[in-house]
Amino acid sequence: MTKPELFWISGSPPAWRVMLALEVKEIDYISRQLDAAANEHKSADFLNLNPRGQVPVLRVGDAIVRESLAIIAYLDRLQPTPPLLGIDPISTAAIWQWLMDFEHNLCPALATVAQAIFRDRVEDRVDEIAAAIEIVMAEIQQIDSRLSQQQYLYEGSLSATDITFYPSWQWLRRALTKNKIPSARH
Ligand SMILES: N[C@@H](CCC(=O)N[C@@H](CS)C(=O)NCC(=O)O)C(=O)O
Repeated sequence: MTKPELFWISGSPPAWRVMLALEVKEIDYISRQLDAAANEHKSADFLNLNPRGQVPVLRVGDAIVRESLAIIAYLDRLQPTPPLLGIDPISTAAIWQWLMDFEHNLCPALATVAQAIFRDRVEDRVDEIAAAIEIVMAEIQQIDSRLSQQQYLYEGSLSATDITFYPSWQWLRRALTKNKIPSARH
């Protein structure tokens, strides 16, 4: 297999998703970290890979894949074990249902809260942030109750649901403790 190259910037939960997927599938890859402060993700070279100028992007030979969930789906076909997107029609549907629900509900609310904290812009957006916190709390309660009964979000094994949720959760945790823990390497 041609060694995949992963383009990422520091502090990016979607990039962490792909890193986790590569790790659990034990796929060796070349790390291409871009310097966001130097706008490397908006360079002509990178815009050729992703016209949106966003990470993560995975390049494997001639194949260029953007969007973290699309990359996970690609990796699941490239290296089917361990399976991250189900093993039969119903488990595949259940996992995708969870992923899309997460993308449309918890993810935007969680981003509103974390970004407001990271950018120190809480006071001027109190109502918007309070509404987002309510959504985050309701969604997290459901996840918490599920994880109090089972080890993984979907049934008995690690799936794309865990790999998608965990980076955002750690990102929020990093925001909430930003002055208390030293910054992490990624
Ligand atoms: N839906 C995309 C989101 C990608 C995304 O928002 N990436 C951010 C980093 S977390 C980015 O590259 N931001 C730079 C920019 O938009 O200029 C995915 O899941 O891959």
